[in-house]
Amino acid sequence: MSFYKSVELFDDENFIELLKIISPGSPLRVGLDNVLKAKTGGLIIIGDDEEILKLVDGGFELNAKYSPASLYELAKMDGAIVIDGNIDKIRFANTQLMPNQDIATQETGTRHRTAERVAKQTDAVVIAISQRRSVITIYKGSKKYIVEDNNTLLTKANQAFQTLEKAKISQEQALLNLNALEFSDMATIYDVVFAMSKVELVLRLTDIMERYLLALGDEGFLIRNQYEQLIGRTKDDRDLLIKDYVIEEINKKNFKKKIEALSSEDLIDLSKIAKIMGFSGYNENLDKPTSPKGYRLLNKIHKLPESIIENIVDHFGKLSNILNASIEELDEVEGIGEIRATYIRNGLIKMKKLAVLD
Ligand code: 3AT
Ligand code: 3AT
Ligand code: MN
Repeated sequence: MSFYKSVELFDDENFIELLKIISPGSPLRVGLDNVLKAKTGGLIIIGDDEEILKLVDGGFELNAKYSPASLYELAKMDGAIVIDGNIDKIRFANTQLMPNQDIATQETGTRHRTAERVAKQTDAVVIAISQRRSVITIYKGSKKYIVEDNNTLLTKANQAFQTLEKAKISQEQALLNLNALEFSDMATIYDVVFAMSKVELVLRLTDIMERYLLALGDEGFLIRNQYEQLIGRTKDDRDLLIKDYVIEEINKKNFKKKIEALSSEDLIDLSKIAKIMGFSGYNENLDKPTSPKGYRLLNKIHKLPESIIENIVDHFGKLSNILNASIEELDEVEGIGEIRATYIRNGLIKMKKLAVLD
């Protein structure tokens, strides 16, 4: 089914919001799980505005406080349940939903056909709990999402985590390599875009992982901890690479959107990334040398404030000049006294030794 979305394919902010509302442990999800276990089936619409109420026929008005237990009790009756958008109140129960029958639906049973049509007609969240198949399906607008059980989700999340782990190792290796090259001012466009492609791959996998964790809710606690330790500050790595190498403001601004738009195959094509980063001459030769401003390596010096880093780069222009600066020359930079100049100089020397050893 073409409109079916699995967790990893979510691209829509509203849907990510939805994942939160139904994540395991949430009041709505506890209610849905109870209905699923009771095998009564259910049809639930979230929202009570005019457009939705126009489609509600029969049943009775309740206006009772929402609780998982009352949802469970009411689902024993036939028909649909209407809950307000904040999931505070159960507004109606035992009702018939009457969407426009001309709206196309790919479902077979009447419950699911109704759910899909109502979602398309009102753009509301409509949840069908199948009695026969024991699955929870969520429709919103023209999208459909099947709520996966926690074991399936955990398995998939673990697989995604392993993929992420491998990608992270390879990203770190690329950055370590770049460190060494930058310290000797021998980096080429290739080295930079190669590192960037690895960073971007990790960030993409991170997005997928975040969605699994969202879908898992409290159940994802253990894997979330591992994940957060693994991922650290990968986003910063991307930002710092941009600050170091991207010269034109316009390229900086558009970079994220453009690289995110690349397909996975394009991501392997390094000349595409070089183009997005705005390297001139990338076409002829990715082996052209290029020099960083120094933001990324300066950020590795412990407790060096952002404003000082900015002043250093402004003053010296590029990393190789910073590396060649004496303590006296560093001292001339605004905000740097002799003590800090010494600290920076020693920090850079120590890092260089480590980087070149690696
Ligand atoms: P029961 O007394 O529960 O048998 P009911 O009038 O309460 O009947 P339900 O809403 O429980 O009706 O629906 C029972 C089944 O009837 C569900 C669905 O498979 C079928 N059904 C209901 N409306 C239609 C329809 N318009 N067209 C085809 N099948 C329908
Ligand atoms: P199951 O997978 O069998 O649970 P289904 O999509 O096959 O769902 P059915 O035709 O078996 O749907 O109908 C099951 C129940 O769904 C019957 C009725 O209580 C409810 N239902 C169906 N259509 C509507 C509707 N328009 N409004 C409210 N409830 C409905
Ligand atoms: Mn059925």
